[in-house]
Amino acid sequence: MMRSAPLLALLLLAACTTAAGVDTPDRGTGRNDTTGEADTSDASDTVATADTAGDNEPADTAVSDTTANTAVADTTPDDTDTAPDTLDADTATADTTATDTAPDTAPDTTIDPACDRDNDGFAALSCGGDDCNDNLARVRPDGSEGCDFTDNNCDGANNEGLDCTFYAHTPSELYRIDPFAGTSTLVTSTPTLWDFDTDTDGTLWGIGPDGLYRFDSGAWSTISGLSGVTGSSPNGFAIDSTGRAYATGGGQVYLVNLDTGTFSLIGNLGGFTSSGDCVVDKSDTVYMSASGFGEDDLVRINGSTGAATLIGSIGFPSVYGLTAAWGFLFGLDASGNIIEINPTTGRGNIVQNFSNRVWYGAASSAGR
Ligand SMILES: [Ca+2]
Ligand SMILES: [Ca+2]
Ligand SMILES: [Ca+2]
Ligand SMILES: [Ca+2]
Repeated sequence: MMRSAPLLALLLLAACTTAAGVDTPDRGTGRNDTTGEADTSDASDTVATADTAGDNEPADTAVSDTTANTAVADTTPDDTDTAPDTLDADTATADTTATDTAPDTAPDTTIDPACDRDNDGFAALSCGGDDCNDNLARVRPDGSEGCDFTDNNCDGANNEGLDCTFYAHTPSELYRIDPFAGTSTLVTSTPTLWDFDTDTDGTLWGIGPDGLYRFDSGAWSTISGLSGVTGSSPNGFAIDSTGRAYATGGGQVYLVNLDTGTFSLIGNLGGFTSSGDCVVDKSDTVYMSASGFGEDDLVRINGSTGAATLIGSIGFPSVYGLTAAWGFLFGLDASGNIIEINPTTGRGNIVQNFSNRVWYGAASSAGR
């Protein structure tokens, strides 16, 4: 039997619609696609095909969305979020920001900023990392060990392999002191000295009531008397990076010629009195401990005029020795204390104590 013309046209139109791939709802409500073409709106496929629009329905279970879900958790962790969401834990790719509430099972390739506060590329111990100080960028597993109070390379030991000692003396004995470890080694005895310091080649020079001394090859030799001293016998002595030697005594500061042993007056200290030592730091600034009321003061001396300026109270009396060592300023007192002094405020802090030791003088380290 022949079909009618209108029925034939309707069947042809249905065939053309299917071939064009528009599936919403192209074959009637409740009928699923079987060929897996892409949705252009929000209907569910039974065959997995990526959505082209970032919808929030947990529809595709095997293929990632091409647009990140921003409001609803993925049911399967995907690795294609451009902005990580807070609800899924990526298992294969690191998040770019630290917003996971569930931890990644694979290590992140970048460290969460909260775990690397000093931004040195190593995570804090509290985050499972190996940065033993996450507040100091110079302290890190690949850091360089230096003479200080810190394990700079996080290997569990401090100042390993380094000689972090300077010379210090009592009324009769010469020691090497490690201010960080709190250890001392007796070197030899001394003549009567008020103070000493090392010159640019490491030689130790001292001054006492009888004059200038030199310590060489394990023995002390007398260089001269106190020629040129006009007032009190100097009790402070320091040599700067150019070999210029200073001595302080009473209210005066002198230049000392190490070749001839003669002292020449630079000037008066402007009312300050030398307590027992002067010192020159890495930048050739001259400091002195001055006798105060009960506690000594730290003062700065103008090396050309001798004029002294108060910095502040050290907080301890009888600071007879000063040393500039590895960037620190240490004071040594008559009670056996090693005191770290803040050169900006003058304030001191006890870092070590050698009981029953009376420190008279200290010499700066080669590196200062
Ligand atoms: Ca760090
Ligand atoms: Ca660090
Ligand atoms: Ca170390
Ligand atoms: Ca160290």
